[in-house]
Amino acid sequence: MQREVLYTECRVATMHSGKPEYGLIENGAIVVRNGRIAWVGDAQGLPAQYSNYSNESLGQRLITPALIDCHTHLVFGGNRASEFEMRLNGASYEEISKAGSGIVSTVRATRLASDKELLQSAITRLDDLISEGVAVVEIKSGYGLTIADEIRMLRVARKLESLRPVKILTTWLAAHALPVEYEDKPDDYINEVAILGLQQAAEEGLVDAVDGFCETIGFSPAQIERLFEVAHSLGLPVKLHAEQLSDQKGALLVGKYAGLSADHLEYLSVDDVPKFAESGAVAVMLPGAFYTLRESKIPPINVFRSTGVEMAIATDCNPGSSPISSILTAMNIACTQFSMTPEEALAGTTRCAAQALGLQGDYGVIEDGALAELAVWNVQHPAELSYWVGPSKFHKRISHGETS
Ligand code: DI6
Ligand code: FE
Repeated sequence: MQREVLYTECRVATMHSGKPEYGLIENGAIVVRNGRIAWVGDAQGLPAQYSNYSNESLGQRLITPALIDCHTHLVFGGNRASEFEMRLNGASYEEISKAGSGIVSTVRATRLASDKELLQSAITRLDDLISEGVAVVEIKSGYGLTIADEIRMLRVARKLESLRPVKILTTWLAAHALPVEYEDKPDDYINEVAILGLQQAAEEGLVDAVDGFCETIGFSPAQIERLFEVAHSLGLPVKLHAEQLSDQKGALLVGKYAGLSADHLEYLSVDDVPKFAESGAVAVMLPGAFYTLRESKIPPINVFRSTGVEMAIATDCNPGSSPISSILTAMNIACTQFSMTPEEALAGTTRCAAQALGLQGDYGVIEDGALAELAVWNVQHPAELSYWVGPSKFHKRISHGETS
């Protein structure tokens, strides 16, 4: 590994929070030392001490922080194209769920799949993300719904990190749906699987955060709160699928437990945003699910803006509501459907996504001290990352100062 590298002839979108216009530096230079950014700025101002570092020209390309997908369900068995057809023939997502399909049909397929099959199908989706400059991926359990199968999902997710050059964070989402064996017994399920399993998975060191599906077709705020109490006692951060289909006040629950993020939020009441803003949690926008379910209610983006809520964007890659393994497509939909700006979209998959995972300072910005996790693009302007739809304009990754 080269310990000291000087990158030149590039436009740098630093995504620095305090700077306007992507923190763009037109004729930039970046110094990497021991895997971290030692200096970034206008090439004219490069301190003399770095001028003899091994120099790599980036050919006038754009360089950004490597992208981060902060909400995925990448590990699962089978697919649900048949439900996509059912919805387009008139059934709703909730109706399909109540009829015994939906999430639990993926649970059946996931339980039947071998570890190897789960790993192989997840790798194809992970490679899609990597081909768009993604360096960090959060992956949730939630399609096992027994302690053993939930833990198996997290083990498969963690294994991906040894097979590809990405950082993987794993989230315990056993409170995702009620399996048939617990029909009409959601409280028993929370106690016997979601909570007991969390304690076991945490003991194995497999859990980075705890999540739940807080909806009328999922779990109630009271049930989620019992799970959050246990997460807190284990010292694990929480996050929540909240207000995707109905207003359950899940975002406020995230605030109460000083959580990392509330995700989806289409049905979040405008009146609750100031309180949510005070909590400092990130609002994670999942435009792929909005698009796939042909939702028409958009999250309260304007109020997030005016109250200073940081907005991240993720793929929510899953077989039911968001069969999308393209982070750039998610950014594009966030712009066209949620009226987010291309700058907000890029912040949403860099700086704000890092914050949603508790990785701020290390990932998501190009500034002194941050990790040298960078993406180089065959475009001129950062707005192009949200603008083009189709094959990726990604050129290459720089990871710990090494090109791949
Ligand atoms: N919200 C989602 O978008 C996914 N899970 C969740 O809680 C959807 C999961 C699925 O339909 O398989
Ligand atoms: Fe999700």
